[in-house]
Amino acid sequence: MVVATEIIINQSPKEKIRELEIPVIDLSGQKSKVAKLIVNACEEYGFFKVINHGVPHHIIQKMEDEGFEFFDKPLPDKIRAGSANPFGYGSKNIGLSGDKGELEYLLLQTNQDSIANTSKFRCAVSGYVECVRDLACKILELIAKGLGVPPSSFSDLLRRIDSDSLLRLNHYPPVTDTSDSSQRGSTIGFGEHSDPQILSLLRSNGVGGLQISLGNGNWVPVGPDPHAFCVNIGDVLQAMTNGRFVSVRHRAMANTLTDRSRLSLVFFGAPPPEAIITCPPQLLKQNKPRYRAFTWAEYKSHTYAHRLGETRLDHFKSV
Ligand code: GA4
Repeated sequence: MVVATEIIINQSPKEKIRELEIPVIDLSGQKSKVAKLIVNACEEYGFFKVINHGVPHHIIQKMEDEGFEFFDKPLPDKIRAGSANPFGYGSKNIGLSGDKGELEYLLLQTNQDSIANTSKFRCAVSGYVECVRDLACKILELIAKGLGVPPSSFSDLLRRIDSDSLLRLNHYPPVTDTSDSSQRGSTIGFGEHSDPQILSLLRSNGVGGLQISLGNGNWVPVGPDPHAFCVNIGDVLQAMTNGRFVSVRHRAMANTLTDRSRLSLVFFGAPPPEAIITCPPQLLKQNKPRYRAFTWAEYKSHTYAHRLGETRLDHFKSV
């Protein structure tokens, strides 16, 4: 569970909102130590940052430049990338059940040719996806080591050719906040939710917005860090660890506090559609499975049939 000390929550505008210091883990450290740190971070926060992650700067820069170039295009050009159904270009609508947001985005499947236009863009996407997928697999292998389960227990699902992983580019242009001064900065950009997949890797361009739920109605901002990837546990990994790791709810605030656009790149590492999600026996020990076995295809269709903020894993609890 997320524990945060020294947080000022119901702050008046003059008070400084402290940022949640989620663990920052240096991946260049000794493997078994890093594995332990990651498992601790997953158990206590569900979120952590990684540095010395090995994704080359030029690959990130190229993806970010292409992202900005795409969102700078006139609307008809962006719409030509395919309207989000759910993949493609979307603006202010999220998913298929009527959720709204203060952003525009491009949602891409990583196991197909990119929907988006130019080959320059495609080249940036495939270079970026290859690196972040490797990073996600490396983190999942460290998690497996820390938990004492076979090394590929989680990462194999992402390495499979038919893995259903996604790349999302979220663009939050600066918006004018017309609310009174006590409410300023409280407009939501992308509403509260947990990520359905295994693991998410987020990178943003130095403009803040991400907030993590403390589970009691309170939220804490996570500082932007262009040198790190912010990693969080998804619902599938919560199920595969029998609830030992929690897929923590988070949201993004609308970009009302700066005049720079926020661009976040999020890789969602997912299993193949037919993969059966169960907890490895080594993690169950004497405990009963909290969730029934389900396929990713089943989980995904439940996800898309419901609203963004729904606690969808509840539906898969074992009876
Ligand atoms: C939340 C995490 C990812 O951004 C996402 C989102 C998806 C979408 O935008 O198409 C969903 C949302 C996310 C969960 C509930 C459903 C599906 C919008 C929505 C209302 C791509 C994902 O996999 O699930």
